Amino acid sequence: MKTRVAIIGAGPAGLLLGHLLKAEGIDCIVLERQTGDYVLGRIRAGVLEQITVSLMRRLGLDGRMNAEGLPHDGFNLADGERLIRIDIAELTGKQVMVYGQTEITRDLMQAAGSRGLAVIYGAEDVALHDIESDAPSVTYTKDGTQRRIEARFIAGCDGFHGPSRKAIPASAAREFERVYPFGWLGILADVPPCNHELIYANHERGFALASMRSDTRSRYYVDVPLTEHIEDWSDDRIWDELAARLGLEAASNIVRGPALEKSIAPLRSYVFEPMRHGSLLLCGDAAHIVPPTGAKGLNLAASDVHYACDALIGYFHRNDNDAVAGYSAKALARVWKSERFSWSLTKLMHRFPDDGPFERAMQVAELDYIANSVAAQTSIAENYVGLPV
Ligand code: RFL
Ligand code: PHB
Repeated sequence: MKTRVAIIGAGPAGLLLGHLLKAEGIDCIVLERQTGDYVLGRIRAGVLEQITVSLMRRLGLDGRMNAEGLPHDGFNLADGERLIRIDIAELTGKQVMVYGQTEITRDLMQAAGSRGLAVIYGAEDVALHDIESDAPSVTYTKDGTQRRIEARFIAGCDGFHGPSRKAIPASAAREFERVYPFGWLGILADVPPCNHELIYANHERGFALASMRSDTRSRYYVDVPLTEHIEDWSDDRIWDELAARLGLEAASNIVRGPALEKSIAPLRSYVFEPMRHGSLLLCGDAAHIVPPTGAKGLNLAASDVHYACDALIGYFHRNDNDAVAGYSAKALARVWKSERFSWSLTKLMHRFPDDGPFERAMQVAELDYIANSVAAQTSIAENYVGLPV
């Protein structure tokens, strides 16, 4: 088989890129290791920045998001009983959209057929070849038969554990990493949210986040040591912990219900440079990971895809080789700013095991500064709503 761009991974990055290229008349094929149902079963991000919303609009796939998504004008930082509201609409003139990654992926998946986007699920043993040449290829096994796709470019959209990043020689790359000493235990339940806006809480018992997917479906998190096992967390234990950490008012509004899903995700900051090597472009979690504080992971995948799509349009429609050469620097400039924001919000809102009274005093001082400074609130708001692409 021959195509112009072979895309590895049918998560949000791969599907968004596939649809955008297809809409520009650039032929591509998406290869996914899992089944479609498996991909939709992963419960992940919930807050969309402008860039993600605008890419769905550009594709004309924003119908369900407009109908079912919840535009939010603000969010809250809690410290014990103190609540600081960040009015993102007032401070930036913009909003964020609460609409789950699962729903975005479903919308992109369902439109693939009618738009002629080829997505091959159940592609095993995906391997990249000749990425330093102008004629790279991807091999995979499907139904026991090995197949090859010849392409002009490969887009590695295969998440943190996929093969794309590993195909780049270590001598050509640099990695930056910070692993955090805790994970987020998440619970999804069909109960109304305890507050109409998100609450990120720093409590002496630890971090908590009250989020949602709709007016009838809630998503909550508490941070736990990495040694914890999900089997030891009954639904009641999670609800008790949330009620203890979120502050009295939110706690009194919590409606408990059986978990539809619960899991523990470790927190990590990670950047791989460069994001292009030869004919391979990396997008999304394949190139970087942020801790979820700040809701940047999915949105960074979307901004990478925006830059990658521009670069490939430059190459195929304008014969512009420099567009592809410039992809990595452009994408990384935005990646690092989101890394900084996610890391600083993580530091501000979590109790680290090695922290002492000094570190806690710094958190209190910073939260006090934020509560009383429009400049500090504006800085948080413009990062939360998403820096310009
Ligand atoms: P994805 O979504 O991981 O998709 C990559 C796809 O590549 C496939 N793949 C392969 N395909 C073919 N061959 C192979 N060998 C392959 N290996 C892997 C995978 O099956 C998958 O379908 O990456 P993408 O598209 O870059 O999207 C990034 C986002 O998914 C990610 O940044 C966010 O979900 C991160 N994240 C969160 N971000 C937020 O903004 N807010 C959140 O609340 C939030 N919660 C989370 C998260 C990530 C989590 N992970 C990774 C465990 C919660 C969790 C649990
Ligand atoms: C979520 O709803 O899953 C969510 C929201 C905000 C975050 C992280 C996760 O910062």
